[in-house]
Amino acid sequence: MSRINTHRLREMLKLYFIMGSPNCYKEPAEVLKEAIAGGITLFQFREKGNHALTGVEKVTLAKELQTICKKHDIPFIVNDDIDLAISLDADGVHIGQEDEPVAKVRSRIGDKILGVSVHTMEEAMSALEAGADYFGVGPIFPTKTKEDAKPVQGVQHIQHFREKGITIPIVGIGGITVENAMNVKEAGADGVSVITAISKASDIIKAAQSLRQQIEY
Ligand code: 3NM
Repeated sequence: MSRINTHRLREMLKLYFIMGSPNCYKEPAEVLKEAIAGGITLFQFREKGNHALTGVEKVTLAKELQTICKKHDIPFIVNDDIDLAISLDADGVHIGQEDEPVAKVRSRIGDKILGVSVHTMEEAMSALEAGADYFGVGPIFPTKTKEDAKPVQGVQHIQHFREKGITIPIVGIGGITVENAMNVKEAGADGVSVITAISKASDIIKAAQSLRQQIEY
């Protein structure tokens, strides 16, 4: 295996759906299937927050969702839990600044996709050097989904990174909806990461379709 091709990764990141059981009003497997039918391009398993599953239950759900992703050729990324990602042979992991150091994670996961949340130019440069494949930048807009989210930053950080010559694939995250997704793309992001806008939509297929349309413009 070799590191993911950047062009392919940009395509994968267009509509990046993140979800775990606390984010769903119905069965996560059903939510994921509908999101895939609506056109998501990548999935991240993020089992965090109130009533999040742990232990065997978490692993069982991860496997169920990974199987659905495999069937539909959607890359399956695991949030934070490097051991889980390795044991399931996931397609990649996404880590924040509070998790294991980027270089250590890179050495543990080999050529799997490695996403890193960055908020400053220093974090960006160090993550690049340590082997990140893409950046998650946020929160772009107000979000209730992540309790310890940093202050809202608008699209400025994405614009700033691009102006400073950072070409690595970037996804915006935090409070992104069909109404504001276009602004994130116009600021220089390759795609948008969303939880609530899809997971809690009354019509999940339609929500994903509408977001995908915004990103494809
Ligand atoms: N990370 P929603 S904001 C998981 O700023 C996550 O790094 C963020 O959820 C960051 O689409 C966030 O429901 C929550 O706003 C995104």
